[in-house]
Amino acid sequence: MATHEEQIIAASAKHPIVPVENGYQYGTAGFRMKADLLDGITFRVGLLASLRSRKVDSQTVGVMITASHNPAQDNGVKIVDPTGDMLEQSWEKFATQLVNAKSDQELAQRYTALAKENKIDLDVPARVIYGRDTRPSGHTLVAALNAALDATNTTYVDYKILTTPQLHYLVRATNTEGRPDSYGEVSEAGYYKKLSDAFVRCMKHKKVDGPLVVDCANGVGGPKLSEFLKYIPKDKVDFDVQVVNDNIIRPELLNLDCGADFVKTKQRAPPVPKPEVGVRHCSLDGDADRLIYWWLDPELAERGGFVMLDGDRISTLAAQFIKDLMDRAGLNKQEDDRQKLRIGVVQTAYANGASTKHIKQYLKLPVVCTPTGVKHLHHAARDFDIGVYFEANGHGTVLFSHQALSTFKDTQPQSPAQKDALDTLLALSDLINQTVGDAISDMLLVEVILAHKVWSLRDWVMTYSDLPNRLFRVEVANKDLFRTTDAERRLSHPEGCQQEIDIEVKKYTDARAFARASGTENAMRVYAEAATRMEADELCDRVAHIIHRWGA
Ligand code: 16G
Ligand code: MG
Repeated sequence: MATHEEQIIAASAKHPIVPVENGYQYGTAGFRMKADLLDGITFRVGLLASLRSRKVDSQTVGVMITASHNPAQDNGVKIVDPTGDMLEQSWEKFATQLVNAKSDQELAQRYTALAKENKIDLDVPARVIYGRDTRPSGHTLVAALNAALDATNTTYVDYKILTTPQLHYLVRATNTEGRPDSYGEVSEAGYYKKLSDAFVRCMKHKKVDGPLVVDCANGVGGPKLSEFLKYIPKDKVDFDVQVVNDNIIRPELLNLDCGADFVKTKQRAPPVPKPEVGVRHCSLDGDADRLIYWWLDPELAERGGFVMLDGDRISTLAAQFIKDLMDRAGLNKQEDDRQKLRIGVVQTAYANGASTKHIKQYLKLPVVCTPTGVKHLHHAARDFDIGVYFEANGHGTVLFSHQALSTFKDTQPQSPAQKDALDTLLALSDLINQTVGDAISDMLLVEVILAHKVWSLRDWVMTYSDLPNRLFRVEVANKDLFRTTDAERRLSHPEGCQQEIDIEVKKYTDARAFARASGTENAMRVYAEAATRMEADELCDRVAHIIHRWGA
């Protein structure tokens, strides 16, 4: 029988890597680029997934093939750890090492060396499950992945087309199957059943506030949302959803002038289908892990008629709701601080300053700021019993600790109101995806909260006023010259650059600005906010000029 190394060399020859000048890097969300560069990369990621599974006692590891909100010609590949979280950060460098091996032989040697360095027994079983979004290139990349799994004698299940959060769900469900902490039935249908059941429990005696139009970015969210809706019992919850931008037959339409990223960055409604004034809308991104609510409201003239409720808004809404429920459940009354469940909010530098102020001063909750990228927020949210984390771009979720869950279960209610609050908290912990931000689950969460509060989107937006802000992309010769500190809020390098930004920021009211290198493309990003639209725009321009000059 051929050895692992021989098998890898033979298989790798059919999935060559395309060399690039600076090598490839496992980025914020795995490898992501033009799909035609990804065949060899996906093969090598497959090798790493098998090593990862063997390292973690043959638990199942996930591989997701998606490029989220990127244009149709791109694709990407990333690994999901057995808990359903992102790949452990200390392993990212191994992915980078394998992918940058210069020859098939070097690759095989690197693989064996990694196994040795990490004390991985290559004879124990390895298990991988995987899925992909609707991009046509996903099909060929799966073939490359299979080749790597075969070459390493890995058992695998192909779940075909999935949203990213569905794959995360399946990984966790697979690894907890039959255990007391079972995450749910191990199937796509299991995911729908779990969400639908929790949604019904949360919505007892409540009503959804009118129709909701969901823009699915012409991605995988379209068919999956339509499928999910079939699971909601009409006699229990009347949820009138219209699924739009769900054309996955014409791949070139993916993320084109629609979806959460378009809405958030352009700060306007997708032109197609023409949105009706006053109707509630939300947009998902291409792999359905981001969510933005919006609507057209001519009466809110200072917002130009387009009103957007982004990740910061979902985060403040959820934090307030859960805090109130805990008050009603009598859980915030503990005399002893050590027994109190700690609830906190995690944001990034992109969070609107008004939201941060609202959380600290009005909700009186702690706020933590982390660098951009879900893995950083997710990690920080774990430090709380109830950790609410959202990026402004609409990616996020709420994590409940074991302690929180057992408190919800074990507390003896003293009144019907208290029982109701405890039941709702438990139902929420099933409704909210515990592995990663999930647009479908987050949308249900928002609907539940609005229904409980009997709030329209306008009521929601009135909780505080966002500071006008602007995000700008600056092309520079070498973005690596720029290094950040203080959770990306300041530049440490090049020296002197931050001082120039500080001088500009001081000239404006309630202003804040920062610049950071993108983790997903070769460019710098500049963000500015200030008391007025004019000031925010002007400040953004000035900082962009500074970055342009220092990056030349
Ligand atoms: C990726 C990240 C997202 C982050 C974005 C920033 C994940 C799953 N996704 O899409 O969280 O906001 O990158 O992009 O971590 P940038 O570095 O290009 O600004
Ligand atoms: Mg996404």
